[in-house]
Amino acid sequence: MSKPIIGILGARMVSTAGPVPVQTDYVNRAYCAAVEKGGGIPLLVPVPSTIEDGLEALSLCQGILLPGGIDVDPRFYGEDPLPVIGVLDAEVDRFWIAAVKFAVEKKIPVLGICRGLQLANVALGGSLYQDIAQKNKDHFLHTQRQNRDYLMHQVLIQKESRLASILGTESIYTNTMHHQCAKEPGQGLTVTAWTRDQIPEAMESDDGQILLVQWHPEELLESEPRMVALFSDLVKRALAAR
Ligand SMILES: [Mn+2]
Repeated sequence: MSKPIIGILGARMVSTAGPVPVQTDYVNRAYCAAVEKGGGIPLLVPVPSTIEDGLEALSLCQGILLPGGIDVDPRFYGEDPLPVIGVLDAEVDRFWIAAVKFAVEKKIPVLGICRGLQLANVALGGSLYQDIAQKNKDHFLHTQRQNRDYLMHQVLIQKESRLASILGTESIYTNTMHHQCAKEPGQGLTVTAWTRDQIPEAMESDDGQILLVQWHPEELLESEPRMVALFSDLVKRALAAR
């Protein structure tokens, strides 16, 4: 059985690593390595000049990975920005939202991570807390200062959810690098994991096409080897869907 191509939606930044600043389309290496470890072939899909061209590129992919990144512009869930909002890029959001809708229409399996969870939820009509303090003012620490592979907080997973079945457990420690979280779930999505401070940590679609986690499993393949199952599950779904 040949390996499926997993499209990873690109982010943008100005790289200042060289002698002059350079506009850059990029994805963290950890996502590509995790897709490879899960049995897929990663393909970077940068934010295109026209959304149509970007969707054409996505049509080459059997699975789609939405990685982490900046905050989702609150205009896309009908709110004005509060002082707690972080860095935004509405043009990136527009492409990613179109990509999620395209994936649903074409039944392409999706794995969303961190911003990817938040963006997919918004794309399907859901909303976010612009900062988790709005959800629970006594929230735990969700923006860790440890290295990215540190297992920071415990996530409790709903029994009989797809996530529990994939990870083979109803409780797992994860890293945490977010200050926003899901509020209203989007169409067809259900929250299936939380920390004990009631912050949603995972969502999944009723039809099994979309799996979303709020932590960064791609950074945990050494410190929590069970996390590779999230990527091999995406690969398995991609093979089944094509
Ligand atoms: Mn968290």
